[in-house]
Amino acid sequence: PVAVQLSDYTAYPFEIEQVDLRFDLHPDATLVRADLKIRRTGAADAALELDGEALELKSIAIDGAPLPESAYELTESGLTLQDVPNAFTLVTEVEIAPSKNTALSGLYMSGGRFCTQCEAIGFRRITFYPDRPDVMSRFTVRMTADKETYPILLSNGTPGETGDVDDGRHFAVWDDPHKKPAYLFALCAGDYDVYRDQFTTMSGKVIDLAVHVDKGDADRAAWAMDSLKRSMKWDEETYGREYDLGVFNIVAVRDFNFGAMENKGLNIFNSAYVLADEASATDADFEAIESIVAHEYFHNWTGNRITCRDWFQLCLKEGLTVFRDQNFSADMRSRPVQRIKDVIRLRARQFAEDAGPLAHSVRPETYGAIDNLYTATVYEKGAEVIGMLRRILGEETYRKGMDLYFDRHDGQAVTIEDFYACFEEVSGDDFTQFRLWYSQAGTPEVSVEESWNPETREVAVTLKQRVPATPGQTNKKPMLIPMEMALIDDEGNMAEWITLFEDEELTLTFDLPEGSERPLVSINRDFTAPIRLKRNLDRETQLAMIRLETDPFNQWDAVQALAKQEILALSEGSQAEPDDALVDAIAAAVTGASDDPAFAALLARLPDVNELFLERQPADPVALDAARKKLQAALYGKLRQFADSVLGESSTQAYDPGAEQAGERALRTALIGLLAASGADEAGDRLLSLYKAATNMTEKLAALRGLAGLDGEARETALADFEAEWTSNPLVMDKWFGVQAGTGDAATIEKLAAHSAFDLRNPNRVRSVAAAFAMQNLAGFHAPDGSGYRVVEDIILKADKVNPALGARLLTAFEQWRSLEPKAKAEAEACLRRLQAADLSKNSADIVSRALG
Ligand code: B3K
Ligand code: ZN
Repeated sequence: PVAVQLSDYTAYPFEIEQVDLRFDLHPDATLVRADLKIRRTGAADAALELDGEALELKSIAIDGAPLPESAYELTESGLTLQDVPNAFTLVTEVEIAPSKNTALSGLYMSGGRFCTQCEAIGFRRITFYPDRPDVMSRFTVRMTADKETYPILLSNGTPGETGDVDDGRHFAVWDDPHKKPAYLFALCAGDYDVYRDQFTTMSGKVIDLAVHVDKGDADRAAWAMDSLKRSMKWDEETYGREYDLGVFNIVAVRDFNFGAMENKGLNIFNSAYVLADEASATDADFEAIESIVAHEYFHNWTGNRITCRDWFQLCLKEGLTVFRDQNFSADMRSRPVQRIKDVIRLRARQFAEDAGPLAHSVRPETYGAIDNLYTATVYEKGAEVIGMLRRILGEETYRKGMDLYFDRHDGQAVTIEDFYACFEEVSGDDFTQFRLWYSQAGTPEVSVEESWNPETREVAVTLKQRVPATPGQTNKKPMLIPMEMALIDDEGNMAEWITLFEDEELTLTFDLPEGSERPLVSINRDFTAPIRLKRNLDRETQLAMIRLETDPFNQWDAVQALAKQEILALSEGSQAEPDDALVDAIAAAVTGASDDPAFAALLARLPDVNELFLERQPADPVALDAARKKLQAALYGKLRQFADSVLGESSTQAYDPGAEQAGERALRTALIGLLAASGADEAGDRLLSLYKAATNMTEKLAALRGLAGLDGEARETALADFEAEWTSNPLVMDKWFGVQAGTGDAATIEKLAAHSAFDLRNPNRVRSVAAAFAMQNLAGFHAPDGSGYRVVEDIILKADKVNPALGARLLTAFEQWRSLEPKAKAEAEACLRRLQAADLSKNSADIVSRALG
């Protein structure tokens, strides 16, 4: 496949002034008529090129005159017309088959209803069109469908005329007054239950809000609606952004390739990120719904009103919008807890990506398959870069720059350079070096050396930075790394500042007043920059840091650093048992934080195997997993009484998904996790009774997960009970599959994949087995005999045939293969070679060839 290059960008030589779409909806054969009002803006001899894929052309005419076949060239990927007039109307009619669309891109059926997914390049599977984000146009849509089966007809913008036509069919017209790129087009048709509400904007406009769900699910849409209203308010208060249409619709669909989609005025969601109640959803689900509803809503300004010139600029909308949703969540909950969770995710997913063969910069300069560019680097690292920008500028100047961006570029498709020009203008700063964050891949490593002279009371801190080589980038320049720092003594902060570290090396010195003791140096507080800090601190200083750090992130990270070292030592056999003093210190940190249970829960959570992969290579996931469990068991030993008392109290309050109660449940579930790893004789029985007593899904699932990792009767009892209770709720059944895949081995996966409820056409279900295993159960997936790879390979080969985006996403689990211990590494490579020889989709072939690259 030919790679697309950023440097090849050229503007489209025509403007599409108006798009009128007519859909005659039938599952097997939908007729789509597109009237495009076109005007030439480029070279007089430029041909009109339209993208089109899997479309059956029925008719084509210019200004009412049908075109002979000689007037156009039709290929697998589109339609080219030479010699078109300077201004004209093109009318095409095509037939498509939504019921056969299992790729879930374009117009497809889910649960017997019509829905669409067009980002990035799905619109070309609906009609012939310049399917690129810099072509923005006004759309109207008219849909006709069977009235009984599809009583609700939705599209972007504002609803217009409706009525009945022949044969029990009806129609609806929608008009979107805002210019948009085709990837934001959406259409939904079906029979839904609707949860309605209203929001009054800051200028007093009343917006009709509606969440459309499967029949019988309306009550479970309340939290999504509540999250939407809070998001609308937050964007007004924080960024001064008001909603711009009279209606805002959300539709939940069961078969969806990712979380959700920000289509203008009609967001389409994976039902997993809409539906929640106490009995069926965990606190993590409630949190994810809150943040994804916010994310998609925030795209209305950062993505829709201002979009990307080309897909290389994806982080322009995604990194920025993730940054916005993270801050929304921080404001809704606890800022330090949110920051820690964001960093856990960043380290586990993005640092791994940055360190492997799929590494790419936040704004890549080339791609093979656009679907594969929706990565942790573009999203999560993209968000970190905006966070650094804001810290450098300060809140106020950042907001001024954002205001200028909204003002200057509203209605346009722009680049990262356009975005930064706004901040350069309001601040007078030059962001040239800072923008290396967009072009240089790899996680910068900053090593720290410290000295203390007791005579002169001088502290010296020397920082050195290095950006590791990544595919296609061997020589890197020093980055501009902002880091918040402090000097700390046992009274608290002696000094706080922000360092802008821009050279390869920097030494900071401080002369402390007479009588001062050696201070602790606190670096990269609140994880200011997404870097890996290399610091050789002795045990005593590390323990002091846990006690004295005034930055909650760094305090938590000090515990993490110690736990990581301990797990590594245990896994390598250089130490047989966990060090008692260290386990004591962790336990003391946990109990000491019990007035902030959400924070205590994070302290009790030891680093996952995927966070340890980067620490020492080659990595041995089986040994790391065993070592981690050993440390968990030791920690449980210290916390036994505390755990008994915390788990012994049952809450009498009515359930509330908000931060306060969720924090208490987080601590309980963390302790349930430790109990499960403890190896204690009574663990099975205790977990089973916790399972039975749990009144909410958060604690029920924690107990079930614990049981799933044990052998014996209690495990079988709980799994059978859970399945019987929830067999008709697909989202909960995904959890049932997920806990087993997350704790089992290849044989477990084989059994799950043979279960009658396993369904290759449903991405959530496939992920609940294959991704839960390959991405969260690394000891199982990377089994040295290759059994984990073979069972996942089997699923991927089948899934890829049905849905290439899904197949490719699962394949990214192999990205760390080069860092593995020799046995697993050889098996992983053999598996990738078999996959390379198989008949894979273009998306999957792109991942495999880069992974082997
Ligand atoms: N913009 C969509 C992602 C589309 C993925 C296409 N392969 C959801 C989001 O980031 O909000
Ligand atoms: Zn997004």
